[in-house]
Amino acid sequence: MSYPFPTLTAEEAAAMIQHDNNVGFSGFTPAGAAKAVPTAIAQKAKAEHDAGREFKIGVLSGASTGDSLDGELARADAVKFRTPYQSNKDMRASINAGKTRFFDMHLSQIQQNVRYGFFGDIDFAVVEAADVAADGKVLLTSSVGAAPTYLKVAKKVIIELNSYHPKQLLGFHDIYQPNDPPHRKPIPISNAEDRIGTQRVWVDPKKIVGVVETNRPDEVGGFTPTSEVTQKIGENVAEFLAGEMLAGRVPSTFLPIQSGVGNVANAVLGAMGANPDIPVFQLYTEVIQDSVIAGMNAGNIAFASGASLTVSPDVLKSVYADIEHYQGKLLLRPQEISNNPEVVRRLGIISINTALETDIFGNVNSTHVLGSKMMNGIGGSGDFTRNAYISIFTCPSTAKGGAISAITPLCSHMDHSEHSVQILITEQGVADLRGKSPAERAEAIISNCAHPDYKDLLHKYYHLAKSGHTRQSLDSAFAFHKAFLESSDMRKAHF
Ligand code: 0RQ
Repeated sequence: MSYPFPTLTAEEAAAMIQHDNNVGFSGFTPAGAAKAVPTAIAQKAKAEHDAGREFKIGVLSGASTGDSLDGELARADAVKFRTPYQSNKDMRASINAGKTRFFDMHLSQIQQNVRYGFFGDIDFAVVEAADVAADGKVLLTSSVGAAPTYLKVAKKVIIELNSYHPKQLLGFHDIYQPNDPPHRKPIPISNAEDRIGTQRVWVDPKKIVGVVETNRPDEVGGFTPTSEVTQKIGENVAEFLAGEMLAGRVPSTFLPIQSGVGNVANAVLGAMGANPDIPVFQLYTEVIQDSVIAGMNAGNIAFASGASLTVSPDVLKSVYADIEHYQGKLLLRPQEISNNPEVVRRLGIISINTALETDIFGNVNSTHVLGSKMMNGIGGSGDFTRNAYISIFTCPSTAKGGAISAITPLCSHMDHSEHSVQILITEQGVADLRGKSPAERAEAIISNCAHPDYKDLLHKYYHLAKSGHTRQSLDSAFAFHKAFLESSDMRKAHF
């Protein structure tokens, strides 16, 4: 033991956390997420419930986390509110059942909103670390996320010291915390690789009430292998971007890429790396996924800045086995910097995110299935889309074996409006919406992106309304969604 703080079991740490406390956990995706303490809190919650007492806490994190945090706490019915993002099936069920209040937020905003006091006091920070020193310097692990803010504002701090993560991670983090208005200064990043902060986070050592020692890998699931559809989407993105470069709209040195999470995003980065017309590029993104490491190893990606290193267990092992090689190539930042609108606009980022559904005018729904059921959350997609040099949305043209069209007359929920969405890409093709009126956008999206099974229906819908800048038929705008609810097939839509 080389730290002067009490060593605790996870159960001893959980015993300190009381009903109604707000807890800020480390973790941006399962990378760097607290693991042992949240599971012990869930056990405590079950025991309290069995004894007839209430026990629910407010759960704040960077983004989604692993099953031992979101899954365990949701299954124990121990979460009064959750913010800013989640992707766990049991947490999703708890939110959609109305048991957990969920505040779905732009990820760049959580840190400042916590500092501004919008969620009330933060009673505890539970933060995973690779090292902690007597003077309160904390070396974070595979993510930064919002951990520096939770360490700063929490009344008490519990460190999960996870020896799975090597101390050679020193140098992989860049911790910068902006002042709050009216004292905020410009964020001095003008290149993706600029460093502006410290390597470790400082926390007042008097606040550290204990250290829980663990040795556990991150709970990152693998990706579904690239399918014909996701491969084609990836190729369409790569060809579109190569064309932008040839047309002189993207410089020959290229621009930094932001790429979302999930199967589609993973396939897109793979296809970009494989395209010989796309030069070696950098990422200024939030989640560094497997395909980034593969692209780096293949020499297609020079550098990646993000809020987390969210790679599958084997890939993380390979990075840690050769950690000096990645020093200077991977940089982890707080999410208010990785996703910062000021920086995104300055760097000229090309954003690539995934839609659940879009409409024929270019509005995008990233979060709600059939307008009501929360999927994951908006994540960082809005931070980047609204401020990008070129904003791209991708998705397969259909879901659920063709019974759902991703292109609908009107989105059943809207996260990104037609004013922010510039390019839409499916496996069918590319709709370039820049400089187009609603009529021209509808034509491009239906002709280029919709699945052939739905083109006639979408054209028919568009011609129902006889006039208007955006021709919308309010009687039939949700005919696709109604058809799915009635007969499990949007192809049966009628107007
Ligand atoms: O479900 O596997 O049960 O069939 O949605 O769809 O095609 O595997 O796509 O893994 O890339 O996820 C938008 C959810 C896409 C994700 C979303 C069903 C489909 C499947 C997943 P099944 P795919 P992906 C960075 C930026 C919002 C946040 C964001 C996401 C499942 O990318 O959460 O971009 N994005 N953040 O069948 C009903 C539809 C559907 C549908 C797909 N229209 N209706 N179900 N599905 N379209 C991340 C962070 O900020 C941390």
